[in-house]
Amino acid sequence: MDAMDVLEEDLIAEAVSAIETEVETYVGTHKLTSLIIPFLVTLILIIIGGYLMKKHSLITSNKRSFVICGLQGSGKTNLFHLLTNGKLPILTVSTLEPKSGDLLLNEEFTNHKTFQDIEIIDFPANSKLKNLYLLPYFHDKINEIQGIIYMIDSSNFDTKSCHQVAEDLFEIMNITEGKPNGIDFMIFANKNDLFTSKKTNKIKEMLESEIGKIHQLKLRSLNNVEDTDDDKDNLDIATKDGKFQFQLLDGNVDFAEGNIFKDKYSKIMDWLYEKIVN
Ligand SMILES: Nc1nc2c(ncn2[C@@H]2O[C@H](COP(=O)(O)OP(=O)(O)OP(=O)(O)O)[C@@H](O)[C@H]2O)c(=O)[nH]1
Ligand SMILES: [Mg+2]
Repeated sequence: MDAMDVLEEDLIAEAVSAIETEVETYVGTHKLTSLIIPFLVTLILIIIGGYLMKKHSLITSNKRSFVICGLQGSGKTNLFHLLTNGKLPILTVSTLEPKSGDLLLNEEFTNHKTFQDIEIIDFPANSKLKNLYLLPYFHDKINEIQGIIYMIDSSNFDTKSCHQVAEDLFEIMNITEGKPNGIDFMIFANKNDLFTSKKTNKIKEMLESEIGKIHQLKLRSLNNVEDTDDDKDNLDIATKDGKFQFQLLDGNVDFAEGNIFKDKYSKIMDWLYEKIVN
């Protein structure tokens, strides 16, 4: 080994020792930082993961809605106000677009997990607005719908309005019955404070007969033209011996009467709580 080699080795040894000292000092001063950084990264990952999981569960499952629908002037918006803020509105004008709100809960249910995220939606009844809002909603959000409150003005239920309600129900139930197990209905005969009001039994009987007729007409016209998806008749299962019966549908159909003006709508509340729990 000549003098040059010795010098070279000395220089290398010096450089290594200098690097070692530098690294030791760095690790010494950055010990805290080197521990904090992985900890912070883990924490951030946990927070982001938690947020994404929550967001995902909101998108996929939690939301449950109850739809209020029915003919114009049946009392839907008044009911909506009672269910979402506990008070009747001073004045209502005909609804022009859907309005949604959280179900106002009885004190005993306020902190109950099962009763959270329940949405009530009041839809306009006018036929053009129904095509614009209600029917697309049924098609898009069918799995979020927990039940339908169908309002009827029982004080104005003659042959003509019975036919209109029957056509409306026929159209809606055709959609809801397309879903496995259907969707449950509460058909509420409102305005029974007025002396012209009809009893639930009578309304139900008239509706079954009228829906039966509409169903038969539809069947005949279907036999004459080619069946398309839009013309599909899902109410066939509810017809026995030529008679339509609500109780044969996949979804449960409950009838009740009362009037929301005099606080007589407890049947709707009982029904809502029952549907939420089940
Ligand atoms: N007597 C009586 N009148 C009622 C009752 N419920 C609602 N009304 C009246 O019926 C009318 C229509 O009520 P709304 O709640 O606006 O009816 P709606 O179904 O929302 O009407 P649209 O939005 O036009 O489809 C209003 O004048 C209410 O005051 C009731 O239980 N008894
Ligand atoms: Mg309204």
